[in-house]
Amino acid sequence: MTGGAVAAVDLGATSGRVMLGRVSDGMVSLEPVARFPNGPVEGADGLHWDFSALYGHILSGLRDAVAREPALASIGIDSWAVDYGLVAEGHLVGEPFHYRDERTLRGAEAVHAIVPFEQLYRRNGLQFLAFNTLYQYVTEQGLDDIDVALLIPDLVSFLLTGTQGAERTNASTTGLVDVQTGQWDLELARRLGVPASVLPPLVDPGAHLGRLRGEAAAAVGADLEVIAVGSHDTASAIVAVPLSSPNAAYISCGTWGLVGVELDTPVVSDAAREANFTNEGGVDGRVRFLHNVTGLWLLSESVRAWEAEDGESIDLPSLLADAASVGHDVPLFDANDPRLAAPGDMPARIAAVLRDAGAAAPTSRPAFARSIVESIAAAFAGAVHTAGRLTDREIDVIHIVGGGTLNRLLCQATADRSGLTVLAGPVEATALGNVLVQARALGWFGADAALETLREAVVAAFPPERFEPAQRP
Ligand code: LRH
Repeated sequence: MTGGAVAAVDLGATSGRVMLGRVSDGMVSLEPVARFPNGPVEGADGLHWDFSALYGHILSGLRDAVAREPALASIGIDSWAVDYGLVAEGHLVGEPFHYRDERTLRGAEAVHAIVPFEQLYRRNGLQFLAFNTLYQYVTEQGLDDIDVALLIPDLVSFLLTGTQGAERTNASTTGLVDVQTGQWDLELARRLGVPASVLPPLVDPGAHLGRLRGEAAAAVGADLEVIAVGSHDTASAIVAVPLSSPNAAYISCGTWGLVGVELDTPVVSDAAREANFTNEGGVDGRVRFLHNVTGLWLLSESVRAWEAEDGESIDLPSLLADAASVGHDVPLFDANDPRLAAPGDMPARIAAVLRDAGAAAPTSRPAFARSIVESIAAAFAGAVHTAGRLTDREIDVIHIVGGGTLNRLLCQATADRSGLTVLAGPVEATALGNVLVQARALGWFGADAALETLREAVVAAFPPERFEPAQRP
């Protein structure tokens, strides 16, 4: 057999989706099946995810997928990184915390008091992000009382199949995986008081996890197989970047902009640590050497605040069209300013950041939107050049994938500010990477097909759009 259909469950921080992926003779196509909202929920003890609602959406989305394609071969799950659920006696204990909850700041202080960041970086290769899982674990009260902690996609797979594991690409974002060996760093876990028993066996993308168990099979209407994919959404997205040059950089752009290059071995130099670049695990043992830039979060939170003010919804494409006619000469701010990380009145916060830097905030919404887009693009361009410097590469093209490719103003601004050609697309890179890794595990590309073969299928089905840098004075 050279093909068939699979379902990709792709959970983002602001929305989730179930997609059907079809593969036939090396060609791939995608069909959206279900889309549902996601976001932080304020609880008595902080920000959480409504995981129960998400799981309900996943089951009903899969049911719809089976109704459309009864011959579905398998399911793959990916989601945002770092967050987890605690499981005791086979059940989820409470709703998982959201990574934007403030407790992480306490956690970071506690961890660095035991293992200074410099040492930590040499062991786990991760950039400092206060929400990395290890900082969250040390704030947990009852780790000794639970059976296992499962990252979000692993938790979904567990509920579906009963199999407990930690898929490697996402496990790499916990901070507890040794960047050189790819194994759990049990000595580090012990020093931080994280019991080894809560860390399940590591699982490779492409592994067959098992079939849907009774209740899940009944809810979905079929007894399907679940296959591990690059369960960190960014890892799946990078699978589907149609890298067009050995010196290409990529930006996986959604809520976050993950800006970097693909490597074979990690870089944990002092310069990489100082630039806060991360070495996350990619599919097939590749290294995602990248930096987190705050992405469309700044725009979506601003729109949310303006909608609350107006009491009606705002049409983003027309706001961006108005922003395009404002011109690029708007005040810039640091997109990664920590004051912009938590949910809230984003326009007021950005205005405060600008004010503190001695700049006046734009007065119209289109100018404000333009200021956000240009600030994100400036941060993207800076991170691309830093990635090149740290890896000794002359970056010659930037691929942007994900929802951000729909924002043409941002693609053009990134080209202009970096001085490099931007190749934009595919928009659904994450779901596509999820589908392709399942398809390969099912033998539809040949079990040994390299990522490059999968990427040829991407470029054939979704030729990227080109943005050339404009000559600015
Ligand atoms: C993007 C993402 C990113 C992580 C963040 C928590 O969705 O997975 O790679 O840093 O969410």
